[in-house]
Amino acid sequence: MDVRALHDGWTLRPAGGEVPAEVDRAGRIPAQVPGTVHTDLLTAGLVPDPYVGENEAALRWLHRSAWEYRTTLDTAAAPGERVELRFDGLDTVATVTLGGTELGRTVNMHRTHRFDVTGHRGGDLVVRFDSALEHAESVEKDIGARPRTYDHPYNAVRKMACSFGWDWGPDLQTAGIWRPVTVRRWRTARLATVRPLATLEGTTGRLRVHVEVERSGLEAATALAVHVDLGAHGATTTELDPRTTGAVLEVQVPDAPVWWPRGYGEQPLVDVAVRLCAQDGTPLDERGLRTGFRDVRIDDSPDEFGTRTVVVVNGTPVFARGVNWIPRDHLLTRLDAGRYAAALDDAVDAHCNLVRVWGGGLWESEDFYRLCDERGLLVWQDFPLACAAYAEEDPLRTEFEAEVRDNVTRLAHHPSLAVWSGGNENLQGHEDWGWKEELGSSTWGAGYYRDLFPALLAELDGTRPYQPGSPTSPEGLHPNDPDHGTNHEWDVWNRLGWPHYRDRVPRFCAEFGYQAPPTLATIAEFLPADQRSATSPAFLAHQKALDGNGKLDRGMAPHTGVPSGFEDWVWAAQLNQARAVSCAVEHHRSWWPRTAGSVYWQLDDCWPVTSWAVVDGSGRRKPAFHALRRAFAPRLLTVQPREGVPHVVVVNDTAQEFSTRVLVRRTTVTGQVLGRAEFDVSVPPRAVRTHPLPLVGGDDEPVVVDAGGLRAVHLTAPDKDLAWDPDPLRVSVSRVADGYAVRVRAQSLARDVTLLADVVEPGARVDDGLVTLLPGESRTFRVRSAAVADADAFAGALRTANRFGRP
Ligand code: BMA
Repeated sequence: MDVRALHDGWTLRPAGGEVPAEVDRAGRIPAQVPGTVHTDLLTAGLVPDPYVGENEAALRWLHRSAWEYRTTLDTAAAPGERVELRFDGLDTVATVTLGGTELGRTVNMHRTHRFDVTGHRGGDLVVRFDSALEHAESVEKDIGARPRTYDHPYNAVRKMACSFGWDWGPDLQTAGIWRPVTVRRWRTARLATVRPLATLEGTTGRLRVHVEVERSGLEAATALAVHVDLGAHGATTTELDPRTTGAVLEVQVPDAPVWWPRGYGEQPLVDVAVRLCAQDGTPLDERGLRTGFRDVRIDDSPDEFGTRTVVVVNGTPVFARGVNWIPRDHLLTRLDAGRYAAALDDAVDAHCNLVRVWGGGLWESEDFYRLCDERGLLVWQDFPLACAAYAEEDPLRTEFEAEVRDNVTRLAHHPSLAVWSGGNENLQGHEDWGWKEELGSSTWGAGYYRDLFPALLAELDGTRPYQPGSPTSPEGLHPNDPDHGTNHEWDVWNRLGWPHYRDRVPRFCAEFGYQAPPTLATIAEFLPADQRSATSPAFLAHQKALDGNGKLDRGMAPHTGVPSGFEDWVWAAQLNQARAVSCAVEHHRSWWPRTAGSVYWQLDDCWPVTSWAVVDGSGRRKPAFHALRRAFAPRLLTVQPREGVPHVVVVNDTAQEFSTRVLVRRTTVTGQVLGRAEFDVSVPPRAVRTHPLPLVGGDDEPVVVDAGGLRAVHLTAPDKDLAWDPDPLRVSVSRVADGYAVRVRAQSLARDVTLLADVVEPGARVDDGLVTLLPGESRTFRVRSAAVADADAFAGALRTANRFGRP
């Protein structure tokens, strides 16, 4: 097999729709492949950056435009040679023409498309993209509208749902050749599919490689041989007689290296080579991949509280410390391995062991799963269906089946891939969002979640657990029942306020989140200087949530009040988000093993926006990142109510016992110690211990709890009602190798000390935040930065909760 990328020499031009004159006049522009129309127009300077100001709206004309990509292709073939053109991804409604002959049409960006061009005379290769929106509208007209959460009929076309806008994302609707294109020349036979499934049984690793071959048909069928080679771990070979097109090869590895999620063990990966040869030994085709041996299932057995959802890896129940993942850039083709690695390292640094790939996005890139394999991040993969009813008829049904086959086969070898899930909030939407009346007798997707998807997985991948959707509960129960299965908690953000996370004890919280604006440096990137207010048109163009600012204000009002200055308002919202994150995660973890998962909505953003993300669209960590990191640390100290009484809870999610002395101090609001108590706790591995909190009185005074280097602050009164020292810190700064050491010393109780490093320099990153210090205590923040800055600059970037106290 000779494989060549076809990425050079492409041009692009408009081919329909109402295109602005300057774009029309530009004629053919250079096209980057893989790429999109949006990114090429940007590079050519023909459109403004859609991530800045109100430019998104100015690009709406692209929704109803058509485009033509063009290059030339030489298809000349030697005798006996087959030539094929393979597109790993076309976004989305495409017609492929070669030398004037139509090769085919596509309507699904989530699939790979192959065209046999053997015997073709070659020439101009043209890929025309028509408006995906207009296609979806016409499909909807043909098969009947189905309920959905947003304006456009994203549920009528197999294009990433959030392409059409979401409550954190722009409505840009890209088009283009978004994944690699290759020309493949082969003879005799090729590997059509290779589907390796690795499991662990006791101490034996078992790799079963399902192989299908395609014969060229241009010569007499001969016997073939398939080899599977695991290097030092073993190998096997099988012969395919001329009538056979498939085989399953198995290699058993005694005492196999075992892959674990991070925090539970190592992530050894095993290289596998699959080779196809002719009878005489001539190599014909090969595939190389890395896999790992582990066993994964979900314990969904009933118990006295309801129905469990516990991810069990290699027999060990795992508390899922997770984050939800949305596409890291709306302009997907700008993502590379480095950006994926940086984003997944954010998850790692936040002590996560699981990432849920949300159903409004993608079957992610190869890089994504490889990086998760290497980092020990379990992947919970939604099938890409979200917040809508989906017709079960054609043209959708055929596309779903083909897409699932493609992607399950493509991803099967990744040990990180742990759970398949039928989609996001479709079961709940059907129950709660008035769909039943709207649907009448129309299909809505139940047949996918209950029949088609499980049947395809039974055929293709019996090694991983499958959930019909998220959230889900056993049949007959409400899909979002917190006592059963998985749960999404949105009432807290929408109406209740973060202290209400504690009202329920979910079995596995797969979504909960709280908004805040991005960092100030990121705000400066998208917000014109004359629009620096939370109500300016440009700010609101980057706040997509229903009544988003209203919810932010009502959420912060009881805690910090609603500051009037823009920067104070941003900090209050960010602090409130951080408090919400701590409140929810600490609550969830304190209930282990009854609660077995806390998957925060959301890790990342796809552009600069006010959202639930802890890392903003420019990759800067919001203050809530530090809250998540502390709340997800293997050892956690927290104060939680039990039957209305505050308790110290020590969570030990490590393999070693955690024995420590707990020091409790009751202080004034400025930090004078009024009383102290001590006791010992000993927490077994992967366990939680609870002890009544001493020294709590009727007053609103802070109680500071310390144990083993961890600190928890118990405070019933809101910041705005307390007479904090408004200026509790003294700062000194020294230059260190890669930036600065910023030492802060508290003169008075300093609550949630946070250094907004990006204010000093947009590229700066600080190692910690939301630190509470008693008088006399100090903390040194490490800032990585290339800038030259002075102590005053860092002092100006320090924030505390004290700022919101009463005068
Ligand atoms: C959940 C997600 C997303 C949404 C988020 C915030 O429903 O599944 O659809 O962006 O809430 O509203």
